[in-house]
Amino acid sequence: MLLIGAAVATVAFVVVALWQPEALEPSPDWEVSDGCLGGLDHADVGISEHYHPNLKVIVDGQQLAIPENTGIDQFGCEEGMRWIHVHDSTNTGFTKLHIETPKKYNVPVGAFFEVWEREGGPSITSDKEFDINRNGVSDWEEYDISMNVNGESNTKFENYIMNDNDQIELILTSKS
Ligand SMILES: [Ca+2]
Repeated sequence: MLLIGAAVATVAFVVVALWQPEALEPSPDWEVSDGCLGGLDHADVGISEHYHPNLKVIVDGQQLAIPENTGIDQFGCEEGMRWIHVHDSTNTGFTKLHIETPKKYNVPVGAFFEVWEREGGPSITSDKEFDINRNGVSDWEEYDISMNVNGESNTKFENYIMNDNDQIELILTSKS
């Protein structure tokens, strides 16, 4: 009976997955970009989740460095740290993102771009679109965009939910 039950459950899972794959996908918790740790010291903020994806951004063949202390002591989170922030910068490798949240969230890549202020903006209809050059125009209109996660092509882009130790490479190439 257990085997039959397991088989039925497996078939049901496959059927749902084939018909409605998005039903099984966790949805991004976009509100995390507003989260602010009330302090500059990791010890005093009572964090339950703390993990580190890595991000590299290439624009027209050149690496765009993510500045050190992005998301730290910024407007709206003075004397604190955004739930997604950067300590150290690099010009050559992946930049380590620090995600520190009071409980488990599905943190999308785009939420970091909001913290970095390179997403959305007043003239972009959806504020969930990259704006790497901060000109208020969605980068989807200006660039061909591809993304690799741990060496594999990924098409979730802004909505990709980051995991510990991910190596996320975002490549933007100006449309000719
Ligand atoms: Ca843009």
